[in-house]
Amino acid sequence: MKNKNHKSGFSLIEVLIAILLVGLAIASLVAANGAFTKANGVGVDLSTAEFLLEQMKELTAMMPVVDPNETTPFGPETGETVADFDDLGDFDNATFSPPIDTCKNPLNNFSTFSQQVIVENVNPSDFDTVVSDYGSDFVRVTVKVFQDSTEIISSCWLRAIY
Ligand SMILES: [Ca+2]
Ligand SMILES: [Ca+2]
Repeated sequence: MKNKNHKSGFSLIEVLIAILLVGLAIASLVAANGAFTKANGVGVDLSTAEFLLEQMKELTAMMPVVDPNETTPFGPETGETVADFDDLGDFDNATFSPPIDTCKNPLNNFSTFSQQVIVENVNPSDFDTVVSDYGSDFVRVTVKVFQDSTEIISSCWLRAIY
């Protein structure tokens, strides 16, 4: 008789609080998922850019630094197109959009990306100092990979003219 008026179950206010808490939990999960998707997209772009940089590195690695007959500044010789590029100097100031692979084929699936190459002679005792073309026996190659107009990654390395 003592507990005759006691009601079991949840009151309306308890149910509303529970719904509110579940709603907050779902909202935070959705936000976390969005952040993860964005971070994952950035990771994919970086991986793609690294792949494209590696393509350029491999493409130019086996080429002579300068054309045996070249006496003009770095760049392609008269009449040379990308398909004819046969020395590292040909790539100076070249931008490839869409980017190209190790066989100089365009990678149309990555058309939002581009590769930019700069070839410069540097001072043998200070590789940070650029000298005139053919001004030293050391060449610094800089490759930058862009997505649209944003630079994603860059790398540079040295080659000797021997
Ligand atoms: Ca050439
Ligand atoms: Ca050349």
